[in-house]
Amino acid sequence: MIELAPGLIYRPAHFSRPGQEELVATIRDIVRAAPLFTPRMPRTGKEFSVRMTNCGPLGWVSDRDGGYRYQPTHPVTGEPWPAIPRALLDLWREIADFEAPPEACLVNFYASGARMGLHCDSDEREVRAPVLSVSLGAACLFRYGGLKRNDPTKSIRLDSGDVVVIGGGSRLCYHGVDRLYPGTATLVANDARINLTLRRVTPPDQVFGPPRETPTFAGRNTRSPIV
Ligand SMILES: O=C(O)CCC(=O)C(=O)O
Ligand SMILES: [Mn+2]
Repeated sequence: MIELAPGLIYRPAHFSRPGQEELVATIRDIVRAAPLFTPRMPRTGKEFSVRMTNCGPLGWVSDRDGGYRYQPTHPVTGEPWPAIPRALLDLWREIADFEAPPEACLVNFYASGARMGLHCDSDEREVRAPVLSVSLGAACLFRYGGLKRNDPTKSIRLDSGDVVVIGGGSRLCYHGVDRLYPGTATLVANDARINLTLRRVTPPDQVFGPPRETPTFAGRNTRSPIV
């Protein structure tokens, strides 16, 4: 376990190969029930290069008119999201150091060539809980910086089975995925990468509601769309 910055913890090879295979099998079931969708940027409607789905009581979605938000149902099917797999709930219990379970697991599917622009995860009302990130499939170049967009950044390679805890003083740090490493995916086909992020959205003593009084495209409004 390596502390990359205060509260930003890198746990290489946290999941064994059989553990990764089991996770991928459960993600396949989730995608069957809740198909991948292509989120769009608020206002411009520009498509993300990453496709997504979710599991848990809430899921993160984004579209032109509604902006970044959490909601209890799939934006295309209208169905509730499938449950978070046990292995991920166990991971949260083991390392999140938070009193309540995660409410959302965002599943990011990176086809070869997909990226994710520098952003911070700030659509959650509860920022005392960390975001736990699991990498599966192709390796990627993960970039992280400080609390301000223009702070200097560093990069590390994330491999299949690695876990990153984005918490503490780094909970709102800027981060993103610059690129995948071609030819590194042995777990999934076509050089793809799957990233899972577990999130607590609502403080345990509150009920889920809109993140802010005035609806804005708040939160990840600094995410750059990369097509
Ligand atoms: O794919 C990753 O490693 C990071 C994903 C991420 O930052 C996000 O979904 O907010
Ligand atoms: Mn993020």
